[in-house]
Amino acid sequence: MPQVLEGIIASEKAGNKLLAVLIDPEKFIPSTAKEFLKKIPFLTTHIFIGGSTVIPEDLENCTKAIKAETSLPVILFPGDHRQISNKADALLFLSLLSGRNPDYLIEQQVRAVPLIRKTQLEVIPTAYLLIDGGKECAVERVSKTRPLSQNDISEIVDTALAGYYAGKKLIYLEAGSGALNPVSPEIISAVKEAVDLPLIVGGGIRTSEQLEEAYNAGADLVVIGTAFENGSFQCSENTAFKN
Ligand code: 1GP
Repeated sequence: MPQVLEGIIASEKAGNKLLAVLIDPEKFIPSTAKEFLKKIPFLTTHIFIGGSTVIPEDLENCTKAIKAETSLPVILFPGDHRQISNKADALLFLSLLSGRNPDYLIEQQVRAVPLIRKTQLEVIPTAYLLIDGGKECAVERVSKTRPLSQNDISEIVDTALAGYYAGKKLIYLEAGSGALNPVSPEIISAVKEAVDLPLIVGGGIRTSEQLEEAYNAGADLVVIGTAFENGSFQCSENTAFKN
């Protein structure tokens, strides 16, 4: 079995929680990679790279710079089919199952294939569900799809299960970058209970309490972008989180 997915599954089984720092190449200066990586929490287990509107050249330069400075697995989290780099270890092959735009259900995926075939990337089929984070986010704007309501837990669970039945290997609950409201613990635990797959949660997490809450509800891997990007992550006194 492929290494990156294998590692995530092994952690899930062992109850070891994972933390990914998300880097948006559009806002990242490659020459600062070393400094940036010094500042991320020592509990970080993965680096995600991607964004909604990144150009391939920026992605390539960012991935190369990060990869040169870390031994953590580097995973592409693409906003469109051009965000592919052989410098990374793996690619989240996302299907935006919360939406009904064929472009993000299959068109972008088909367009990505010629690029992926030129790489050694581990491709991880991922069910990507956009959940309402309280304000319009980039995924909503770019994909022209509506997020699922946080109140409609059964629709969210059914969508995640549809992903499972369709053969996805990971479920990703996304409240959107900079979300006002992260995905609620009720949603996380309902999805975790129903779907026997590693669960990724991201969007709007900016305190160690929110991080713990997501883990306690059943998230296996939490993704944090904005709060690390602008140094605003709030860490409570008693958390073993500071670097
Ligand atoms: C990853 O989009 C999120 O799932 C990142 O969100 O920038 O709000 O941490 P933040």
